[in-house]
Amino acid sequence: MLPLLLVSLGILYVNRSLDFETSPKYFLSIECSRKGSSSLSDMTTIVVNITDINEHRPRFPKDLYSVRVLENAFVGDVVLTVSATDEDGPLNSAITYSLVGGNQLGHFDIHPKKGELQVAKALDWEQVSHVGGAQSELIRAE
Ligand SMILES: [Ca+2]
Ligand SMILES: [Ca+2]
Repeated sequence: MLPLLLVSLGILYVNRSLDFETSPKYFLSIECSRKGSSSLSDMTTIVVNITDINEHRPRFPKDLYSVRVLENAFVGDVVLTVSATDEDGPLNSAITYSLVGGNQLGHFDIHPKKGELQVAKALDWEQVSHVGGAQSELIRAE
């Protein structure tokens, strides 16, 4: 059932909640007729464009990614590519990735659009092992 309703005064009301992600556009056929005389009538079409609002946040498919990198990896090597999804329409689903934790030594960098985690500085297992043996990065999608 359509969430839009036309009443006899010719006023179009929202009858049920709208959802851009399900139905971004409606083509409504409207007829006007004189009571008791169906031959005297006319038709028109109303196109209703629903505007998307940003109500979904981007989400990573996993809470944790694990990857092994050799310490002789080159600067610029892509270690991992992450990809988040956002259920909103194109205007409200652009995703930006950023490193927000765990990168104290500046060894990694993330491409803000592609989600590619890259080696930004020569890795040194002995140096990193002093701070716990492994480095974990916190990546945010927004
Ligand atoms: Ca969104
Ligand atoms: Ca939306």
